[in-house]
Amino acid sequence: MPELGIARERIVFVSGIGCAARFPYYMQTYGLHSIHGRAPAIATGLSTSRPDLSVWVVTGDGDALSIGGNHLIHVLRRNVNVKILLVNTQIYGLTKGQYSPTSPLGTKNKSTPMGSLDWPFNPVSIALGAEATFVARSIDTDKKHLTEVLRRAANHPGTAFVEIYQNCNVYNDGAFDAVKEQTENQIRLEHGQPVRFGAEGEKGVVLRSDGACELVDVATVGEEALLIHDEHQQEGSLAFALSRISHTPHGPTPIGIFRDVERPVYDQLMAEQLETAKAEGAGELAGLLNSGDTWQITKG
Ligand SMILES: Cc1ncc(C[n+]2csc(CCOP(=O)(O)OP(=O)(O)O)c2C)c(N)n1
Ligand code: SF4
Repeated sequence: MPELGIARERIVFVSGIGCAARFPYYMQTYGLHSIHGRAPAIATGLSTSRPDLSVWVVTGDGDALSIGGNHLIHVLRRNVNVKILLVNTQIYGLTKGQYSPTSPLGTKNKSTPMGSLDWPFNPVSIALGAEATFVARSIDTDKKHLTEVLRRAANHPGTAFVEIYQNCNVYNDGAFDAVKEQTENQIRLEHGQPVRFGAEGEKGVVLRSDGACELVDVATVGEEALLIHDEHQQEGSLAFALSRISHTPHGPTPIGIFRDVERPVYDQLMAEQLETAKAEGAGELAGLLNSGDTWQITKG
């Protein structure tokens, strides 16, 4: 955070409820440990009323995608100037290990002893579907990658959404090991570069005619056939196709910045509208209430 050049008294972390939501206590900034699932709404109010602040939301997979699912998609589509860190453990940690909306199908624990029946959400796909303007994924233990992604998120005008694969060593240990430990499974997205992965970069990604991504051997298809990553593609279809490669991260999985595009920022639009309203002068409530079709009810 100090490298961003923003004074700490100008930074606010807003969280909901959960282990992830305790994050503000560990920061030497302002913070608000708020209401379960409602951090995006509170952060929206703060960001729009205090444009001088850098407003961040810290949330978990339960907080953001169960109780807070509706708040999340609306802050994303509005493009409010907040930065959202979704700390994904694929489990409810604070309440001692129930399955969450990102737990893989069949997850067995105390809440689902016979295996969960719910198809999991893919947070990056959700954010892209809600038309977020900045969408990225990183890994808790990869300090260099995470720092770079967070720097880009901080500088993005509008909502930046970052999913962080986070190990919960108490209730879901090793959930992301297939990607974290087996680095050959990390498909590192780099703008303008062919999408390739593997220990020697011998594997790659091509875009099929049906719009889906397919994993291939580079030697078989040739480098020129590989998909070139374009994080600025307005439509977001390439980013979405990439997000579908790994529904739950048990094999090759893209990490990095999926999408980074510009769109009007909600805070600015609201400020302009308020200025216009003020320029029109003070309104008159009684006149407004009695305008249009009004009736007086009299005793029959
Ligand atoms: C209104 C309400 N409903 C349910 C709870 C119980 N509860 C507390 S935290 C939590 C889920 C947290 O999961 P997640 O966001 O993944 O956070 P983690 O603890 O894993 O970081 C739930 C259901 C609550 N505190 N308040
Ligand atoms: S290890 Fe799990 S239970 Fe412990 S603080 Fe982290 S998320 Fe919560």
